[in-house]
Amino acid sequence: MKAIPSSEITPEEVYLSRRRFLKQALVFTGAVALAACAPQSVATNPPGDDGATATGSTDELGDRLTSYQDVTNYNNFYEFTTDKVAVARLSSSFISSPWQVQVGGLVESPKTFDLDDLRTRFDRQERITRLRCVEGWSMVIPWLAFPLRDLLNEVRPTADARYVRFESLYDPQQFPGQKDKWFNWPYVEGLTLAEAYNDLTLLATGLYGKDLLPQNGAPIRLVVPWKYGFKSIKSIVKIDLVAEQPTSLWMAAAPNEYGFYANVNPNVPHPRWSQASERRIGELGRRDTLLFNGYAEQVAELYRGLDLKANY
Ligand SMILES: Nc1nc2c(c(=O)[nH]1)N[C@H]1C(S)=C(S)[C@@H](COP(=O)(O)O)O[C@H]1N2
Ligand SMILES: [Mo]
Repeated sequence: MKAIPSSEITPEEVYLSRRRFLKQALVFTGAVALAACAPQSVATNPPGDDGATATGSTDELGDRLTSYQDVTNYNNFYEFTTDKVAVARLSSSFISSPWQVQVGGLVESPKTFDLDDLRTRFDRQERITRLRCVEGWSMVIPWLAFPLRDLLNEVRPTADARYVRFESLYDPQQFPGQKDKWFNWPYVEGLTLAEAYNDLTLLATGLYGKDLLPQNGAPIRLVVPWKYGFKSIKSIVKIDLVAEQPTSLWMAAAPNEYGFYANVNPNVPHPRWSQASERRIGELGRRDTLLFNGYAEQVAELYRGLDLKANY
């Protein structure tokens, strides 16, 4: 049995029915075939019986997908609460439709996109990536996403644009955590233009074949897999091309911790803990953390000549 590459783009209908077929094939061929094609075969840990699906079962390193249950019930989303296991419950009535994303700043053609616009204009692909939280845990998630690059190409950054600044929704009525004055709301993040154009930089509107749930950043969030999870800003309403390096919420709140780059790096410890290893949610024990979260081949070039120990 041959693994289906995650890069392969198939209409939802086709891949859902193919997945059903593959599931049956697994049942018929039994344990021998299963052992023979592990770890690259279709999911041996189906995400659950709620219709959530993904084409592949592993990332490109052969690591298994984190279960849908874990991806949607262990979350960081401080606008709701700092309690990871309470986010799902506290966000269940979040209203994410209608929704608009305003794209502007140093661009030739500023645009405000309705979410439906974004969903239809840009091809959603399944993209399986690792997500490594700065706290020392990680997941493997099958996103439905399109490259941020596609959106930038539509608004055409001007020659002065050097950074992209992202802003989450500000709405203390819906986000009880925004009453906490410790943070400088709304949540803000930023990337260099080169980072923003990298093929790994995604705007996700779904995961496991379904639209994003509120806890994962509905209706649209950033995914920057080689950086610590806090860079992957959720529930985005505004994207601006700017000349100056944006100050993120975390740069303002904890200037002694990570700075603008926040690239995953096992050799640069957090002031209070090592980053050399991580706990993969759903696994026992710990595993080594990889430089750039295992994506060095695709992104190391972005930082050529930069001292990664000084610029973290
Ligand atoms: N707006 C917003 N985006 C956010 C956060 C947040 O608190 N608010 N938390 C970040 C952190 S620390 C992580 S690890 C990831 C978690 O994404 P997940 O809950 O979908 O796994 O979202 C990031 N994006
Ligand atoms: Mo995180």
